[in-house]
Amino acid sequence: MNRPAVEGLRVNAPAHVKHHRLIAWVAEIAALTEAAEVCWCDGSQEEYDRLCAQLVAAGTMRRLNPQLRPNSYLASSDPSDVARVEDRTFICSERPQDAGPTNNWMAPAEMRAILQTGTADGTPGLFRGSMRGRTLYVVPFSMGPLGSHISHIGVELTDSAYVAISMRVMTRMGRPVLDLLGEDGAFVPCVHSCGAPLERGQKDVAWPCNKTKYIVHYPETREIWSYGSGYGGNALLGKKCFALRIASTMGRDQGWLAEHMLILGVTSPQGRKYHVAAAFPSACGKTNFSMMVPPEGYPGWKVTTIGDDIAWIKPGADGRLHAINPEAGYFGVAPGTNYKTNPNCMDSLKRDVVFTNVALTDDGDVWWEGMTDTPPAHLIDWRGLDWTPALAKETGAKAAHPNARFTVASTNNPVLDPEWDSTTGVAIDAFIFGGRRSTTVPLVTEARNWSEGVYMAATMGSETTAAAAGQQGVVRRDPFAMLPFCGYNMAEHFQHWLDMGSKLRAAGARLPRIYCVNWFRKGADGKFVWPGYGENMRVLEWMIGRLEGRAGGDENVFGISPRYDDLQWNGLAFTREQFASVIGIDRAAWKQELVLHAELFKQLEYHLPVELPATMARIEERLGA
Ligand code: SAT
Ligand code: MN
Repeated sequence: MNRPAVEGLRVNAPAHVKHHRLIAWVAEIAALTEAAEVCWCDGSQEEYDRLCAQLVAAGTMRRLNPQLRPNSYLASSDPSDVARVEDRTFICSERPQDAGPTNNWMAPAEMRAILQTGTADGTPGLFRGSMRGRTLYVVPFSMGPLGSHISHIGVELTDSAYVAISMRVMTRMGRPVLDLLGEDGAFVPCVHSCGAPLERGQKDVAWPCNKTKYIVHYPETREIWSYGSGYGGNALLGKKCFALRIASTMGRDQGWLAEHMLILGVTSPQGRKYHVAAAFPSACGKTNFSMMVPPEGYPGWKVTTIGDDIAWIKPGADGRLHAINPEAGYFGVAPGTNYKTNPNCMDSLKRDVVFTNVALTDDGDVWWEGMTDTPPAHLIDWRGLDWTPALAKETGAKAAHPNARFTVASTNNPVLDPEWDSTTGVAIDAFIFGGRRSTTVPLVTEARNWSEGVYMAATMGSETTAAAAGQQGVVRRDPFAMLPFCGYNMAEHFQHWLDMGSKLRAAGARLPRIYCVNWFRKGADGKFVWPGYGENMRVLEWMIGRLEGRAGGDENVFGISPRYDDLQWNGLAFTREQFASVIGIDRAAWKQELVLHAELFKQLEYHLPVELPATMARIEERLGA
């Protein structure tokens, strides 16, 4: 079939683009936003280098010293645009109860008026003219290995070259995706504008953005519209917006799961391999866990990374749950990353990286808090100001923003799992759910059955971090680590998990075990008791021992936890007393905790599965006994 000539010409579509609906949509958005020109991204290295050079010329990025950090850049955002904006994130389903009480909701028609068509009082839609003077980049991307039955395609239209180059690192992006789409393939349309049109003669700023921000999802029509931010999950729409919020609704409708989970492979010295998917909130160590180096005392054990942030999980032909990583890169938190906490990550970052909001050293390299014990004597901080250790002591100024990030391709990871790009995914043996809790929640607990595991995941709490704008360090319920990412009613997400379990069980499949972990308990001195990082291998090995039926444990009020002698302590000095302080159940604290579970269930009472309050009642009974 021929492509529609007139529209194709208007939006500058290359001859290989054969998808009428795609061309018509690009034309429609180009007309709405009044973009000055349209650029169809092919995903090539040449295009990446050209756009990076353009971003350097615009002052958005600077090239780092090629001797120290080859082919790498430092981007500096506007100080007001540094994290996800949860209060500006909307799920616009037709009915509010389908978004549920944990999401911001607005009726689709009302939102479309604000964003596109204009409101009754004559205010034009925010996207009208929002790309004036700018290039609209057409970014075709696949979430997941090209051609996998678990993968899905999206197309992001963006006026940010930084977003376009980041999407090339974070997804499979460019020409092969258009070829796969063919004339009529399905894609999720994603529209992104920084909301900073350039009038004729107006000088651009280094980081265009707008103080008005809207991160909008229409789950029923599977569309994403993002306005006003150029940063991270607000702007790289394949990530949280598509791969979690929209994909979770697709998964609910189609019988699969989109989860905020890393995926790792762990191989024993005997060569037995297991796959684990683990959910933690943002900035709680998913990347570190997925690249873990087993500690001294674990010769022959190996951990390999399939993904560090998101998992798409579907029943496979064998009836088991198979997972893929929909992404192709890591957008990880830089501060705290060093050769002790995550050597594989440090090695991944040696070249080909886009850093955002870290500090610049005098010799043109990067630095962030925690990278080295001794900071450099002088830096340019993330805002472009002079920084010295003395100044930091005096004012508390951070050299890097706490949510400073690196963007790097998975293929830079020295422990990338050979199956990371497999179209069939890897079969999951265990799920882990973990929050950041300085008290109450034990180091590790195994659920005795699927619904107890779903209860653990549903009631998870975590202290907030810099990954989202807002107050930090306050405990909030973060069910499944999906609070900001579930595109539909959270109570129905619980039901979906229970249903998946029943379906798999009915088909005679082996269900993954479910574990709840907490690396973050603190002692009376306010310091973390558990050493974490590579030492988490000890907990992982216990889980594998449980899967193999050889590791012991003790029943507590809500599952099974290891006793001191059930873990291997080779190479780590960790006393029985210390262990007791991270594994213990404080009954008074748990009674308090259950009050918070009950509050959550009250909030989510619409369509809340009856299994959950029933499980809670059993825990209460055991606590009382
Ligand atoms: O900014 S992102 O949403 O991509 C990172 C995160 O919060 O996990
Ligand atoms: Mn994340």
